[in-house]
Parts: sequence; C-alpha cells; structure tokens
Amino acid sequence: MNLRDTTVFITGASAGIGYACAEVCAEAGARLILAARRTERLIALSSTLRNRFGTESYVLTLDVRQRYDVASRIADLPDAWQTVDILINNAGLSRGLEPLYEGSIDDWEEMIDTNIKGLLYVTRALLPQMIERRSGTIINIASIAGREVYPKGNVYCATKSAVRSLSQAIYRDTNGYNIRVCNIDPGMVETEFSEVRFHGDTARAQAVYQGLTPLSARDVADVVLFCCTRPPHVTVHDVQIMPTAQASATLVYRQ
Ligand code: NDP
Ligand code: 8X3
Repeated sequence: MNLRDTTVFITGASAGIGYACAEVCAEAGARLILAARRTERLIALSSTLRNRFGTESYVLTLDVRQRYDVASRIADLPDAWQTVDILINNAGLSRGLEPLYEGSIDDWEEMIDTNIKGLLYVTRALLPQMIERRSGTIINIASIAGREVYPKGNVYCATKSAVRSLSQAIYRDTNGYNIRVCNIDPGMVETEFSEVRFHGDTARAQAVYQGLTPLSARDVADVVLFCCTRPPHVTVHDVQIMPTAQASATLVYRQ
C-alpha cells in the first residue's frame, strides 16, 4: 500500500487514532501535516517518523475549534505544503457520561465545537482545492455512537451522528469532482479517549476496557490506510469496525 508523493493532513495527530494514522501513512511513504494543540507531542512524532521512515512532515499547532485560526493557518501553510491529497478528520472527544438532564453545558459546547464545527472548519478550508484539482480523499472518523444512541451518550452520540450526516453530505455535494469520502465508525478503541471523557479519572477510564480486547488505534489506522490506498475509482464510503467482543454500543462480552 503506497502513498508516495501524497500529502496527508491529519487532525488530532498527537495521540490515539490520529497518531497511529500518522505512523501507517508514514510507513506507506506519505508526507504528513500533523495538526493538534499539543505541539511538543507533534514535534516528537515528526522526529520519530523522520528517523523510522525518512518521513517529511510539517507540524501545525491547531485548535480546530478556532474558526479564524483554522482558516488562516491553513491558508498560510508554506508553498510546499499547500496541496493536500488526503484529509483525515480525526480530532474529536467525548466529555462526560451523564443523563441529559444532568449534563454539563460546558462539556456539550466542547464536543459540539470540536467534533462538528471543527471538522467543518478544516473541511471548508481544504475541500475547495480538491474540487479545483478534481481529486482528493476525505476520511471522517465518526463512531458507532453516530449509529446508535446509548444511555448517557446523548450529546456525544449526536455529534457523531452529525459527522455521519456530514460524510454523506460531502460525498453528495462533491459528486462529479472525483472526491472520495470515507466515514469510519469504530467501536471501543483503547486510547486517551476515556481519560478525556472522564476528565482525567484514570481508574474509571481503565475500567472501560477491562475484561475484553478493545481495538487498538493501529487497528483503526490500518482501515484508514486501506481506504486511502484503493484505486482512484473506488470509494470505501462507510465502515464499521468493532472489537470482536463488542456486538453493539452496549452489548460487550467481558471475561
Ligand atoms: P485521543 O484522546 O487519544 O486523541 C484525540 C486527539 O484529538 C488528540 O490528538 C487531540 O490532540 C485531538 N484534539 C482534541 N481536541 C482538539 C482540538 N480542539 N483541536 C485539535 N485537536 C484536538 O482519542 P482517540 O484517538 O480515541 O479519538 C480520535 C477520534 O476517534 C475522535 O474523533 C473520537 O471521537 C473517535 N473515536 C474514538 C473511539 C474510541 O473508543 N477511542 C471510538 C470511536 C471513535 P490535542 O489534545 O493535542 O489537541
Ligand atoms: C467512542 C466509542 O462507544 O464510547 O466513540 O461511544 S463509544
């Protein structure tokens, strides 16, 4: 699977699924734009990938919630990094797990601003060049939560349902422009996700993955790479990837 001469823009590259996407794309020969808020992690990743695979990468400190920063930092990318072939919209998070009537409005705002509005801002900044070239791939990391609302998942599920709708919207609006849009819905993946969801409560986060083998970030990244490396006439538009022990959002077999 070869991504030589391809530039991949990854949001949320500092951890978890985004980090693993950077690794697999680097191994496949891509040039990478690594975007997230934690610059020092991106710099370390960039140097690791250069040493392991000789990867050329550009570190972009970016908070996807900041509408005007997203537009200006993408517009101001150096000339050599202006052309983006593949956008991986991965940055996202969950905050809290409470019934809707007890939910934190701050948590809601953060999820909506990151998972929906952030994805839209980045896509709006990069899609026009793909339209102009009549070529490009957009990978949206949504979630099983966008297909299935589980108790206390409320706003997180709604944001991922929105990502799912936007994947369809982008594919339909770009029809005729040779743009591939892939929506990927993972079940449980062991990353920093639960620690973020539970505001740093590590014990509660670890309990989520106890008694089963969850997906690894690499498992999801392998699917992303598969989607990106199909021939240009093939779009893998909609994928659900689950741990074998997880049959639905709430049906999990634990040993
Ligand atoms: P992690 O918490 O490990 O990684 C999240 C990444 O998103 C980090 O790199 C973080 O970087 C970045 N991020 C968060 N907020 C922002 C922001 N405002 N601006 C820029 N980057 C941001 O979680 P995962 O890797 O698990 O999550 C990646 C995606 O996968 C998310 O969209 C999540 O909803 C989705 N997903 C996760 C599943 C799971 O079980 N883990 C299952 C299904 C989907 P930084 O903090 O440096 O900005
Ligand atoms: C993350 C998976 O089941 O915690 O999107 O919502 S889940």
